[in-house]
Amino acid sequence: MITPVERFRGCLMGLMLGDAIGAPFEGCRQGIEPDFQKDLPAVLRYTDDSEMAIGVGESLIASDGFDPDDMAMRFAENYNPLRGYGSGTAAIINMIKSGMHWKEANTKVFKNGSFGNGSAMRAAPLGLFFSHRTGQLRAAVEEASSITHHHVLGKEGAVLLAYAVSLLVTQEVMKDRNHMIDALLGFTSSDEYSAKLLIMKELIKEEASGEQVVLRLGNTVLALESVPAALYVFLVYGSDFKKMMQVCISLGGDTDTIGAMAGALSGCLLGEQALPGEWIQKLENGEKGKDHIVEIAERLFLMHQAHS
Ligand code: F2R
Ligand code: MG
Ligand code: MG
Repeated sequence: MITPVERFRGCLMGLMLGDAIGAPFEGCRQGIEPDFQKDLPAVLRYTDDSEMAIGVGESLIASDGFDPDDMAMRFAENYNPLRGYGSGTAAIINMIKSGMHWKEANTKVFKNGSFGNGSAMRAAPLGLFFSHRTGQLRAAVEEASSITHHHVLGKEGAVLLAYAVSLLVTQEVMKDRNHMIDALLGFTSSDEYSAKLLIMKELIKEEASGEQVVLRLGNTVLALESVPAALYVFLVYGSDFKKMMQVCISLGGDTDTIGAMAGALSGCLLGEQALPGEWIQKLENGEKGKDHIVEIAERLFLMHQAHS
């Protein structure tokens, strides 16, 4: 029996682990088969995916709920350019740091805002926090995305990722893989994401090759590619975290981010206890490392209970 707090801890630890395990392979071609016995560095370092998810979690805790101005400020405060940010997000954060309001900055790089995956990769804490209040989830996640990713496709990627997390906390959606896809289809009004969700059903039925998955869903930094790819990998392999990460890397492309999103979902499904201990041991633990993200998960759980 996995307790709800175990799911919260597993979700955010899974995100950080998936990010850190996938990071060395970001940008690689499809088809690489990592050997985790020798391909893992001595210390697993996380990237922008986890740094931004930490900002989301810290803000929800400090504000006792969702406050977009506070969240934007946390992104700016936590920003470490060495963590490998997307160029648009880095530019927006720098504008916020220099005093511009996020509502002005978010359309300065791309006219209609970014449709990169940078808001989906950090959306899991919102899915946890709003898991018993899905009526409020969409509006909050859209606005949280909008701080850096104002484009409708950027927002919808974040909403679907957060909603998938909320389903794992509240419902038995994993009895049948199509069940979760149907729930996501019912939640989205985006034709683009609906088309990808329907392709996911076909790929599952066909037991498709990695090559086909990349061809039909995509593996790039665009939310419309990597969010469906992460959902697919999770649905097919998410009950075995190590195997799932092997598949994330073998898809190539945006491996840290597909890993972070699939990792959050798998960690939520399995709970922290089921995540590979030897990987957790190697995960960095500085000022805002693995202990910090677990603390965020625990505090979000307590707040979530108080609000439900
Ligand atoms: N940035 C990286 N990886 C490269 C550097 C890693 C290297 N190891 C290092 O340490 O230096 N990874 C991270 O970036 C991705 C998230 O990106 P985000 O936050 O979405 O950024 P951005 O710039 O908003 O969007 C990404 C690209 O998508 C295209 N794009 C987005 N919106 C667009 C629009 N409206 N019109 C046209 N193009 C648009 C652009 O090419 C953007 O640069 C994650 O992978 C994270 O891990
Ligand atoms: Mg990254
Ligand atoms: Mg990435």
